[in-house]
Amino acid sequence: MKKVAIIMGSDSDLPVAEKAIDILREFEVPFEVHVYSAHRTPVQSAEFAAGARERDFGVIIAAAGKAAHLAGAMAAHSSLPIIGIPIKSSTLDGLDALLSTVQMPTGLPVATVAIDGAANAALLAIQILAVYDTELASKLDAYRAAASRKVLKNDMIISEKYNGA
Ligand code: RP5
Repeated sequence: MKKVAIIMGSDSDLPVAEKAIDILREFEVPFEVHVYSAHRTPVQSAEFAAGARERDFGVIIAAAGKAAHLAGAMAAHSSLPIIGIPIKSSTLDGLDALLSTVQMPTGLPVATVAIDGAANAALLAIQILAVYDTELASKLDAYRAAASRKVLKNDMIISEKYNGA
């Protein structure tokens, strides 16, 4: 199976990135985690992205806050699917990072999830890897079925409380 790369602009992004790590572990998808900044370590960021396909990565998740250039910088140096997580790390509550991540020029797409949406970033990465992996696709089906059961159970609890017998 191809690996997923989780790249953070700063170690201060780790509490959010950990939600993606948890999901990848749950699905037993191999991954690497790195801290590279598009602004503070531009050379290392570019080198990582440029070599990622050769190093057997299938997807790159890039998490960054403020003027979040990281996912775009990854896209500039790799044709692997890039998933951007805008991080809420500024006085603008992540809106700055959302716009910086999502507003890519034509030709260099970044699939951008919600602000701090690390779990969905991991799930999207898994969905990409599952296109040609039926075992992984089955795990995704089971994950969704469990989420449905949880909602239905909560509906039963709420219904009993408010709607009577
Ligand atoms: C971005 O600036 C990082 O991704 C982080 O979200 C934000 C703040 O970084 P630190 O100043 O905490 O290192 O580059």
